[in-house]
Amino acid sequence: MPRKSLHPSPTGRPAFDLAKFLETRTAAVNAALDRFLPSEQTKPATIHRAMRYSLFAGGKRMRPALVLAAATACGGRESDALPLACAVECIHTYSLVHDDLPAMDNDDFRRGKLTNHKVFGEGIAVLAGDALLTQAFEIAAQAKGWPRYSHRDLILEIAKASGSLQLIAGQVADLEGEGKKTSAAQLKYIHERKTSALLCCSARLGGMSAKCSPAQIAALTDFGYHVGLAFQVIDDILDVTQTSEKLGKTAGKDTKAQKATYPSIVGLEKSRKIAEELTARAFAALRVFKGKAVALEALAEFLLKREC
Ligand code: GRG
Repeated sequence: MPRKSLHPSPTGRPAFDLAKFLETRTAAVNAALDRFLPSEQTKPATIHRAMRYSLFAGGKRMRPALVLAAATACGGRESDALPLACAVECIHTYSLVHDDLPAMDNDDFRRGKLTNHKVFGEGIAVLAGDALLTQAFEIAAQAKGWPRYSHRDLILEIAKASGSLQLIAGQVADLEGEGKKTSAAQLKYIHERKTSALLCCSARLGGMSAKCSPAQIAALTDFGYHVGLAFQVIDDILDVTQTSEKLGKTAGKDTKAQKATYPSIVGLEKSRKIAEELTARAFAALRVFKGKAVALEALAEFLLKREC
């Protein structure tokens, strides 16, 4: 459950209740995911149980929240954005299931529970990740398309963010960089792809669902990119400052795996400063919305201050 946060908008508008926003939107996304996914009883039951196990394990639902908040900022309806919010959560969960496999990060805990392969075995975990990835496109195909943003545009958006030039590229660079000296520039390359690409895609999809203008999509791209980079810097900081219990996953893994992180390259204090600067850049990108992006502002602030 997110901390109670009454976000005072810098525009002087009434405070935005982010805790309430996250609570209600998480419930809406969970209900929609439950409708979109085959039930646990649907044959073959094992795969549907495995998909649902990780999907409903209690993630923060930050990417769906970004989709919905971006839609509102552009004057759209959250109901039009909801399938896209579910699609990005399926992509995100697939990446976590595969990332936790013994062949990758080899983790036992995720979202406060045993990882997928620990419960269902490696074979089913691989397939559950594959099925969640495919499920994302099936769900996105059920979103509304518009003349300005057709289904082709929506599908391309998701495919590009999660493909071999973005999400997968980041993971490849991350894997290949383990134990090697990594420069700040290389680390930024990894963060842009491994983390920022899907967060940026989430903000853009929300805008696309709302038939946003070229100026708005450019602003959402700028916002999502910087929020995404800040998100990963904070993630790196939390890995060394928080406990496994608080994070719901094994803390200190980056140091153990000799992974390059911002704290390991520039130290904790400078890392915090970088995250703040990136968040300020994200805030600046929202000026075009003239005070209508309060939920996006509150989310950016929340992501900077989060403790898990
Ligand atoms: C395609 C296998 C594969 C991996 C792609 C996304 C990814 C790369 C690996 C997953 C692990 C990781 C450190 C990703 C970076 C993004 C990140 C910090 C994910 C965790 O996101 P949260 O904190 O997780 O939003 P919850 O569980 O709250 O949804």
